[in-house]
Amino acid sequence: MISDKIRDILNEQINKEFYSAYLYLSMSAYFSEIGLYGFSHWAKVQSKEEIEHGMILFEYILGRKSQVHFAQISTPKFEMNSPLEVFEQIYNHERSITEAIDCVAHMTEGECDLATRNFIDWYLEEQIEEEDVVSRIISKLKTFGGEKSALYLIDRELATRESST
Ligand code: OFO
Repeated sequence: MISDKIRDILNEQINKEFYSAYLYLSMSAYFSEIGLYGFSHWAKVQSKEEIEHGMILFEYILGRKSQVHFAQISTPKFEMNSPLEVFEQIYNHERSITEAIDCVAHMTEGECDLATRNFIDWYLEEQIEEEDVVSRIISKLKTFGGEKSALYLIDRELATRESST
């Protein structure tokens, strides 16, 4: 069993993960509309991963004999002016998710819930990886993205992303 405080913050995190899935899916649609199909594929794969992140929390809450509560998922909002601008927003979004996961970890310690503290370690690691991957794409876009031929090559590279789910 987990405490009500832990149950509630894990449920909030499910909502954040599903919001992330919406956000990446809307970005995927934007990239498809402007003909960047590799970028679109990359964002679609990420959207699936975000659903998986939500589902891992879902299973954990049920496994601890607690309750899942679904809140409304907000409409995704982002500026759609260029791939660089979109990825900078992705980066800021992922940083906010990292902060949220940090808060979950902090709360588990306050509640002396070491099992959930251990569970949440996977998310802490995942956030380090996600921030790193996105910041590398931003660096490439800043360095080469002004050239159409370079953007084409980055698009081809992102098209090779494999789905882990
Ligand atoms: Fe679930 O990691 Fe991104 O948001």
